[in-house]
Amino acid sequence: MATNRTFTMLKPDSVEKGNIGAILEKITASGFRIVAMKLTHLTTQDAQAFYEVHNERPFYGELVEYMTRGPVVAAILEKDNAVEDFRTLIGATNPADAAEGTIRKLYAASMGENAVHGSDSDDNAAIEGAFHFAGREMF
Ligand code: DAT
Ligand code: MG
Repeated sequence: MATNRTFTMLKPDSVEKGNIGAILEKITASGFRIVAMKLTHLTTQDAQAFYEVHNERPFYGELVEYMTRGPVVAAILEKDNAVEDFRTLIGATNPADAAEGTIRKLYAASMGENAVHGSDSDDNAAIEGAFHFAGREMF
């Protein structure tokens, strides 16, 4: 059975462009409750570990550089069917393929700078949330 939490990051481009308020408004208006949230600057080691699964891909170096060039907003979100519903809300990885009205369609510049992260499974949501937050930071 699906759990009811997912993990997100509003990536450095969203912070740089001043889009975090608009994106959080869209997230909460779509029925997600914020369980944990902070502004945090990933180290190179953090980003490498977070995207370990992609370490053989040609874009890995650029991805790590992008994710560490400024702070991100990390958050845990709660809603029924959170992982799947949040992936629907953010849209396809490449904003050119993202559906109208999705966060990536509205706010992402490119595949490499795509505004927002969303966990792709319940297991990864739990792993990624625990990577960023201690139990006492979740509400
Ligand atoms: P998603 O973030 O939609 O789960 P992913 O897990 O496949 O996508 O990839 C992680 C991030 O890596 C993605 O948000 C942007 C970057 N990325 C993926 N494929 C890429 C590509 N072909 N070129 C450049 N960046 C890419
Ligand atoms: Mg992914």
